[in-house]
Amino acid sequence: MNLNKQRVAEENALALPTHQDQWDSFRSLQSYSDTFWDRCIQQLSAMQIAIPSWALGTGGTRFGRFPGGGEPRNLEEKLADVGVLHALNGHCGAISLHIPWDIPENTNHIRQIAEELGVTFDAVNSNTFQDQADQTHSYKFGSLSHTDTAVREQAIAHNQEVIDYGKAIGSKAITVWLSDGANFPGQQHFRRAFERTLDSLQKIYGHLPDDWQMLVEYKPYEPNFYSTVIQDWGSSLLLASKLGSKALSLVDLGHHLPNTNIEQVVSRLMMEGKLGGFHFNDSKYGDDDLTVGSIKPYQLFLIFLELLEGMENQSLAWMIDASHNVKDPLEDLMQSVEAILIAYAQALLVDREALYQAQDDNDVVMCQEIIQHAFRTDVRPLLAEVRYRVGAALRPLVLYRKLQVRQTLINDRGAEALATGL
Ligand code: PSV
Ligand code: MN
Repeated sequence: MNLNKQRVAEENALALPTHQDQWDSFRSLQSYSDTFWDRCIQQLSAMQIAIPSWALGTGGTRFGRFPGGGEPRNLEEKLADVGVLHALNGHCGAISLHIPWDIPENTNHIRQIAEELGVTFDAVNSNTFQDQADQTHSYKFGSLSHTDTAVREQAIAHNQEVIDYGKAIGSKAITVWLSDGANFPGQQHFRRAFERTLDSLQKIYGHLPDDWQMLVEYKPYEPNFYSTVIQDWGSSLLLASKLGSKALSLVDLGHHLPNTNIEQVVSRLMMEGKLGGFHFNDSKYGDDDLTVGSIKPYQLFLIFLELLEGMENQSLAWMIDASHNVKDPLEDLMQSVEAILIAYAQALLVDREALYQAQDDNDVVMCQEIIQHAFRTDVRPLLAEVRYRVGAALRPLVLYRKLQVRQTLINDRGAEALATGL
């Protein structure tokens, strides 16, 4: 489905008077200058969040899957879905591919489709957590950390191949997430497993083009439930530091044990110049992959507050890594993107000079007042204004439903159409 600008503009014309009132009254309640708002709008418009190619279908749990129909059946259709999102909200101008779930076979054709939709290729992801049909060695007991050299070599070759696919489509980074680890105490020699992983990653790192990055993702458990080789930001940072300047840590919000102070982790990684990217999602208990901002919006805001300490000086890979098992995936992704933009906008509203002063004065009460004043501001008129200025929809979800996008996709692709992924 191709959503044209004309249709978006027609809908915006209907919603414009209400938006204008809301935008005017929003600004009248704030004490910022027009220059501040212009800068804010420019920063927010630049925010592009990659959509993972595997999140466009209905996700499932190990107990089942309840697909809603019309899922994209190939990479071309996945790109088309990202194009719809981008036309609606103006913030989804990138896609992240997971190999081999989404192999870009005809790269020129794929690049051309993406270009027409204004979509670029974000980090490519390797997969050594599943065995593929044509694979010689199994990853049952690990991949890059495996005790057997032949298994490690196979996993290294796969990652190098993923880089080659990425080069062909114009990606600039590979994200490595390892499920390697142990299910039981005593099963794995911690140090040897780590050293083997480092050695494998060095071989993949050696295959990186000069202008590429390697993003090292960490996760404390699952599918290994006793230990993982890259279990936390400490191990990720250690690997990234040993590998070199092109290797950075990647923070997936769902990959922390309950109550971890993720904003502090972000601050530390940024301080070391080693924060490379984010996988956004939300969770109540574990790696729940729920809609961003649906459970802990305050945490998200606090993360952005830390990010503002340095994100302007480095380019970070932003991606949503969620799985939607009851919602329409496109609606869910729109909600996630909106939540990210809300947190970012609220963080931009924080009077940081006043905050630093209050911190230096140990005025604990004022510190809280300053940040919560921003957090409690309803920034949605600002975000609508940002979308309006880039030609996206004032009300993306309303327009999505009005256009009956899901029904159109079901008509085009069928009620049984299934996407690749988890
Ligand atoms: C693992 O849980 C993970 O967060 C990694 O980023 C994977 O590549 C992705 O999810 C797969 O859905
Ligand atoms: Mn992830």
